[in-house]
Amino acid sequence: MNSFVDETYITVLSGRGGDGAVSFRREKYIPRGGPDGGDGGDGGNVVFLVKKNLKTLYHLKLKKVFKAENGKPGGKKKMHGRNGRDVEIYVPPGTVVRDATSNRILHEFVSPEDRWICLHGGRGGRGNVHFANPVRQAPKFAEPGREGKEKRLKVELKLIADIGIVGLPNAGKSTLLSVLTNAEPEIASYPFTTKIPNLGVMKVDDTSVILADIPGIIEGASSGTGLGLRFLKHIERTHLLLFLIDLSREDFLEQTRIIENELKTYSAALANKGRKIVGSKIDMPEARERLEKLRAEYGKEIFGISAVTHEGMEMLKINILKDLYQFTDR
Ligand SMILES: Nc1nc2c(ncn2[C@@H]2O[C@H](COP(=O)(O)OP(=O)(O)OP(=O)(O)O)[C@@H](O)[C@H]2O)c(=O)[nH]1
Ligand SMILES: [Mg+2]
Repeated sequence: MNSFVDETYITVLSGRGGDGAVSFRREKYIPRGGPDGGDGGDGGNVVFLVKKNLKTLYHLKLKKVFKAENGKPGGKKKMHGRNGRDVEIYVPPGTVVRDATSNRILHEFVSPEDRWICLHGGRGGRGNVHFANPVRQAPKFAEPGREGKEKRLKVELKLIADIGIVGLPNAGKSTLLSVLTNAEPEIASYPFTTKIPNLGVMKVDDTSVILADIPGIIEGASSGTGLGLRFLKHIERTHLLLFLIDLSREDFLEQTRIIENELKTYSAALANKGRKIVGSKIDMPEARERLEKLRAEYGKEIFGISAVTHEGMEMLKINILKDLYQFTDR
């Protein structure tokens, strides 16, 4: 997943209306009872609803066709057929629905209470009770239910990362993303492997957390050295920055300062974000001693991880969630 836009195509169908009934009263001593065929129920609608805690469109990729229920036919004794049940489609706030053929925007979900009827169900047909008149007292026909409608939709969501992974080139950012999330970024043993940001979705129980892996930051990046800092705009709206410190390098104590300085030059907002320092490549020689020194300098809550042996990964996941709760209202 390279793109910051999650998108998927789905087909939606509203329900057909139930047919009106053709029926005549049958009572003792009334040989020729009048018409009493009831109306058919309306077909169900296709309804979109916002669900605040949803973060991605993943659930729409598992199911591609959403169909509302058909209305039930009318019955005798003017009995009205039951309306078809609506099909409800949940989307995260920020979702945009387009007509897949014309690409025209049909609806944008902004408010968390947004509810949008995308397609109405077909009307139920009227029963023959409605078609009697002085001339035609026994109509032997009723109205059929109207057909439901079908539409192919393109559903889009601009993903906003919750967490940005920052660090020097080669620190193991992309490897970490590939271990924590569904993403499959390019990984290599040379700097500047990542040229454009990667996004991944980390699932912990029912929660999805979106992580962004961005190109490595070096000293002077803000003045255009390396890949520069253009890509930092992709993490401007994150809640938390994960500083990944490469413990296989001798400059492990300077890395935090380098990243901090570059962020500060780019924007104060970015520099003031919640941050979590994590030591990477704990499996490498001397890494454990370096971690101790890092702790002495920046706080004893810092822990080490290895994206290769998976040491510290569960702990990291739990900590990420805990910190996110602290910085957001989820
Ligand atoms: N021993 C060890 N090697 C690691 C670990 N994590 C990553 N690596 C290796 O470090 C190298 C760089 O990994 P990447 O994930 O590409 O690093 P990056 O920070 O994304 O690098 P850029 O995209 O160039 O900024 C690769 O050779 C990885 O296999 C780790 O925990 N332990
Ligand atoms: Mg990378």
